Amino acid sequence: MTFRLFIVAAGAILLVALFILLRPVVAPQGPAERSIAVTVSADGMEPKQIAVGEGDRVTLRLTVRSTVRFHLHGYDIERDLSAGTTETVELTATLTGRFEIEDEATKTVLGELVVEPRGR
Ligand SMILES: [Cu+2]
Repeated sequence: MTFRLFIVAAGAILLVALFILLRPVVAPQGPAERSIAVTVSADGMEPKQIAVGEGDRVTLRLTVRSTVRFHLHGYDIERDLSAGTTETVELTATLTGRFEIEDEATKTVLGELVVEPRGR
């Protein structure tokens, strides 16, 4: 009788532990403040891809290694960046999709901004 109870209790504890360990990681609900460090050079950005969620308020903290004419397509943000400076670009990610970031002066693709839609 006691042993049977022990087995049931152990089984219940095991199930709870598995539930906690295996539950999916749920993305945070509403939009968030995102501050992302990006290094910009003439041949590309590091990281190459910036991924955020729809509605996020995004601050890109740019370390500029080469002089480029930064152009974020879709959001149509254009900024002349000088080598050796740091700049910030702020946006609210209202448009979802993939948006090229280009050196408008040379038409080189430096990277991309990916805005994932939020469930609604
Ligand atoms: Cu462009």
